[in-house]
Amino acid sequence: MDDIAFVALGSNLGDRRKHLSDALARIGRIPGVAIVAVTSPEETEPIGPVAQGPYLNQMVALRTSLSPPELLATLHEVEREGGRVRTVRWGPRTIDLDIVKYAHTTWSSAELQVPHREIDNRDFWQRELAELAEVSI
Ligand code: A4P
Ligand code: MG
Repeated sequence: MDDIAFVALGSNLGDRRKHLSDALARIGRIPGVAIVAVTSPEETEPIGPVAQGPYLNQMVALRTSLSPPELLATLHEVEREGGRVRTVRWGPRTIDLDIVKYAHTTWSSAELQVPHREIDNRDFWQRELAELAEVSI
């Protein structure tokens, strides 16, 4: 059954706007995924223990037949295509894709928690979810 997934995009290295738009284009081509709505990109101060430059963050609402682990696997491919190299946890990145939540599905395993464990701690995610709620539900 289809559900709506909310995916956060973040970039704080290089041409951040292009990393976001390239990732959106790739997400739109994933089989079993259709883009429903996208927020405008927003600049945010870096969160976490690592000193790094400001982020450009954005969120997309997807209609999808993929389960959370299936979606995460395809998002990791998009990250790889976007030149993401995993170095420091919470560190700088060309593109980071996180599943923030599904409208009607939860998931809890060692590798994946949906809703994302930081959902209540990120003001910009809350703002973006509110923006998307108006158009997608
Ligand atoms: N994982 C578990 N749950 C999820 C989920 N709901 N969505 C696991 C995506 N991944 C999830 O992630 C590590 C592992 O988390 C994944 O392989 C998956 O199995 P990662 O992307 O490899 O590492 P990471 O991104 O460095 O760590 P993490 O814990 O995902 O951190 P976040 O939450 O992505 O934070 N400041 C601002 N202003 N804006 C940001 O976007 N992002 C981060 C990274 C730090 N500071 C930021 C921002
Ligand atoms: Mg991440």
